[in-house]
Amino acid sequence: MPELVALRRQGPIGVITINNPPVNALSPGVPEGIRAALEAMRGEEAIRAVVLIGGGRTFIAGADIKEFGKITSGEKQRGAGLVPFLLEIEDFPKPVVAAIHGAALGGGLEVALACHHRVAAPSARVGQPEVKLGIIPGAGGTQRLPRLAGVAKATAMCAQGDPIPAEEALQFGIVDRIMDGDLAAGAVEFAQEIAGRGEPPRKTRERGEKLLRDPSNAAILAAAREQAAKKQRGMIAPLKAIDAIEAATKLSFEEGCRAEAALFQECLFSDQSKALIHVFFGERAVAKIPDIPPETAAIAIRQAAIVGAGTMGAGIAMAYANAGIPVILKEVEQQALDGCLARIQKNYSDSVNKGRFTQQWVDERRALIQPSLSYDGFGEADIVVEAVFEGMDLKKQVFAELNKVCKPEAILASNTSSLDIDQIAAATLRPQMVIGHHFFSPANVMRLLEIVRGKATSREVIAASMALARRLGKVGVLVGNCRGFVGNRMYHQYQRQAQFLLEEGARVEEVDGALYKFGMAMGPLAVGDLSGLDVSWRIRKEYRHLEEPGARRPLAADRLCEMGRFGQKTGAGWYRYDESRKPIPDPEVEKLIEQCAREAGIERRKIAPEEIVERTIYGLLNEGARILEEGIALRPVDIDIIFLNGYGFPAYRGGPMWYADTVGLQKVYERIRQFEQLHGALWTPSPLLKQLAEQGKTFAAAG
Ligand code: T1G
Repeated sequence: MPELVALRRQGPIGVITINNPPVNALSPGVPEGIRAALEAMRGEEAIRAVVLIGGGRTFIAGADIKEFGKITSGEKQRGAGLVPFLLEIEDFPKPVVAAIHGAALGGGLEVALACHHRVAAPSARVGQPEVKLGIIPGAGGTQRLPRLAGVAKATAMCAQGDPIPAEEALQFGIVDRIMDGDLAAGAVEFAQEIAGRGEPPRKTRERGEKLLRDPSNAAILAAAREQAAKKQRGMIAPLKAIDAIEAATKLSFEEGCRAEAALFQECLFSDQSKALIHVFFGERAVAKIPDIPPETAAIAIRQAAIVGAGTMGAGIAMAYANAGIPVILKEVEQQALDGCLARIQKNYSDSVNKGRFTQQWVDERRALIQPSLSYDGFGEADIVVEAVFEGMDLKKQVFAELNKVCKPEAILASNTSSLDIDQIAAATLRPQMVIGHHFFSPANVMRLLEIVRGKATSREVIAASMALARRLGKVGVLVGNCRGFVGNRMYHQYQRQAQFLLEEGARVEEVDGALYKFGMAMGPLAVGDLSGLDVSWRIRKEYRHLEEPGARRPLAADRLCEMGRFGQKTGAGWYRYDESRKPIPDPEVEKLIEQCAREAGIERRKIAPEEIVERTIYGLLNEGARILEEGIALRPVDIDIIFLNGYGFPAYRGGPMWYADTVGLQKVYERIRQFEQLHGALWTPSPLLKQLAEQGKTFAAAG
């Protein structure tokens, strides 16, 4: 194992290299190694300046996030943290130059800011993403960054957490020079140039000119708070980051660092941070499939094809094209195909108008989508995604055709959101090549790809699907085959409870309001209207024969559909919609619900928001526990990642299973038992939940 930190001398320049793969995190031993290397050169006359560079693919990607859990669990003291170490770099008597490639993130950028100069490779990115972990920069980033980049830029970077490219960092004075070619060589040359000037090292903390103590700072900070409240609704850390920047504009550097440290500590021990760190590692954990070793041969995907150019087909085609994969898009009728191409064109133009993509980028991507009315070219496709109407007979017909026209090694994927993958696979002679690729609408935007493993699906097809998800910029989560898979199966319970609550007395906007306040991106009824009430109506009718005779079911949704109220697409559903698609509560719907309640013999009552949240979210996670028992989800974290990336569950609550652990399984279990007594067998607690609650355990520990 090479040393974590290596020192070599190149003429008058000392080069310190960090070797802590995979991302050179500031794990224990790294700051100590850098400190020791600096000390070794402090009195060495021959050394005139120092270069600090990352070994491997990146500069420092931040503090070691794995260490945070040890601190918040009390296993380890936080100690003085990184602040004193960075002051030592800043106070080093010889110029220290940070040479940045890959990413300088969090504590990594803070180390670079404490250096006297920064140079970067053109492809480098720098940022303070701590808020995405529910914390704020804790090593002086909120104090040094505004001194270099100005209050507005530093506030945006620390409050939003998005990295910026090297060119922009140069523009804002965060880096001093972009180095084409060999970064290490360029940095050594730059360090010699600096040493040659014979000036004392310039300390970032002493560069207050951009702080300005300017009255416009107040306006900048106020606007940032407003934006954070809107765009990062419910999150604490972005507002704390802005407080820390404000401290920089008002206090001395030392006082500002103390204010930052207190805010950091407050965030670090918050439930939100624990949840977001769970999500960070969770998004990486779901990529690991226990029975599929990382070296499993992955099928190369160079050409794709899609059957069905509806809303989903269009989004999936764009997802492939955006990843640079040529894709054939087949439809049966020219008119439908033209309609789809027009939607794709509008989608791309909107993105250009919003400055998200350049026209050239869009033209190149658009050219990768080849419309077709036949299976011509399907023989060359490495993967085919079926995205036709959600009916078993039609899907089986399509797969029987694909079985004839596709090459034997082609992956045959279905975008079904609930139908049995094994039944679909049985329509082919190659069930081992069949898999579910359940995209979420809009498929070119939503990050989740629910990958459904059939009984016969081969390891190679699964490995290729997981790799493809990353290539499409998606989070791929592998699940087992059952009705509604993981996401929709759980969401069905959540939706059903929402509709029961209406009949029991809650108003449409009260149910949605309670879940929106809880942090859901949108309330369940508004989601129904957005995705189309007719979609779930068709599925309910398809499965009605499987329902328990006499089991209670909510009535209003079917009635709305019988009235042709399918939601936004018909201008009315649970809400009425004006031209701007603003949802307006509709007294007609309230009357209809009262009628349904009377038919069901239900006496309506006032229902508190807390009960609305408990009924819907506990319904969801109780089903989640059953799914874990059945092995349909590999780990509780897989369920969490599915709901964060596919169903608008708030990331700062960590996902439904993590949230249950935060509330405490004992409390959740007791409440579900109460619901069982009040509302019957629908609420029978899952045996796993009962067992863990009685043992005082958590889903995370059981995972
Ligand atoms: N600490 C510990 N492990 C880390 C890590 C980190 N900072 N960053 C990545 N890893 C692990 C990750 O779990 C995975 O492990 C492997 O490295 C590869 O990562 C004081 C308090 C750098 C852009 O938030 O955004 O500094 O799964 O799969 O896609 O103010 O990793 O292989 O076992 O993501 O190429 C702030 C977090 C910390 C950056 C590379 N820093 N990292 O992406 O690889 S807080 C961050 C990333 C802080 C200071 C504060 C990305 C990446 P495994 P990967 P990638």
